[in-house]
Amino acid sequence: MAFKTIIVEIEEHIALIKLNRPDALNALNSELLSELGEALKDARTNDKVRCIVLTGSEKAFAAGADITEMQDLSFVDVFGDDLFSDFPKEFERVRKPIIAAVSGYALGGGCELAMMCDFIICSDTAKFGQPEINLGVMAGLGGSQRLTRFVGKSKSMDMHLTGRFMDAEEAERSGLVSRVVPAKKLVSEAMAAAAKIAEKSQLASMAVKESVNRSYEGSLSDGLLFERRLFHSLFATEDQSEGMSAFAEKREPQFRDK
Ligand code: CO8
Repeated sequence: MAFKTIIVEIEEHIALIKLNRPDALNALNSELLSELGEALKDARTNDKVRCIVLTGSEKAFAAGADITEMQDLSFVDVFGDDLFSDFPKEFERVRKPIIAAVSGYALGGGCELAMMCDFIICSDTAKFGQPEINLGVMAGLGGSQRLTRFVGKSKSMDMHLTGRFMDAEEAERSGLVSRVVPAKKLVSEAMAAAAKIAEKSQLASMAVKESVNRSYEGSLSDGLLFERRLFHSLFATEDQSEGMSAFAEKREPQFRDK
């Protein structure tokens, strides 16, 4: 399917989705969110795809929700339509790992979009921020919840209340991103990480994704039990037997998603 605001390429087992509104620094307007939702659905239902990489341009992953589209909306409009409630549902349906590859600005809804992915690899030029306070509003796509879980209350409050940006070095130090790479290598490094994930048992990677995400939602004791039961259930798969046999036999495993 041809999209106007994003570009989708399937390479081997990876869907590479690139946000593509260069004139607006990839600001997330309703057309882009709808197309991104479609692309995620395609990737979710395409058996060939085992991992997804979401990226933007070198200058901007995304500079936030499209301000021009929101500026004339009233409370009645946004509350009545439950603005930004549909898109996260499409994201939540994806059980395959999603890597955010962030270069340049990841602000407001752009930072929140990156945090909705399973992990973030960023370039040394990345700048993260929740500057909605400068517009008289606040985060609306999970920023106050997810950023706080990533970097802790103090830094999250600082970011949301002052609207300042965090550079790549601070983002890595604070646990917001998993690695920082040179800007020119960002997409290739993210694709390499995705290829590594694509080699694993998809059953095991889906279980990992569910279990790590669970650690954000419930209590520690609930999360530990949930994790242990998922761990136990993987012993019902052939891939577990293959993986452990291969280790014992000192050879590479041949996973079959069974
Ligand atoms: N919305 C619409 N257009 C934008 C946005 C945006 N968020 N960000 C940049 N643009 C446009 C600019 O208007 C400009 O367009 P034009 O050339 O037609 O004037 C073009 O992109 C280039 O931008 P600048 O000239 O400003 O580029 P600079 O390099 O000087 O500055 C900045 C880059 C610092 C990123 C600056 O553009 C900026 O501050 N942008 C706004 C950042 C912001 O406030 N983001 C938060 C938006 S609110 C939000 O995200 C709420 C989230 C709620 C849920 C979201 C669900 C999706």
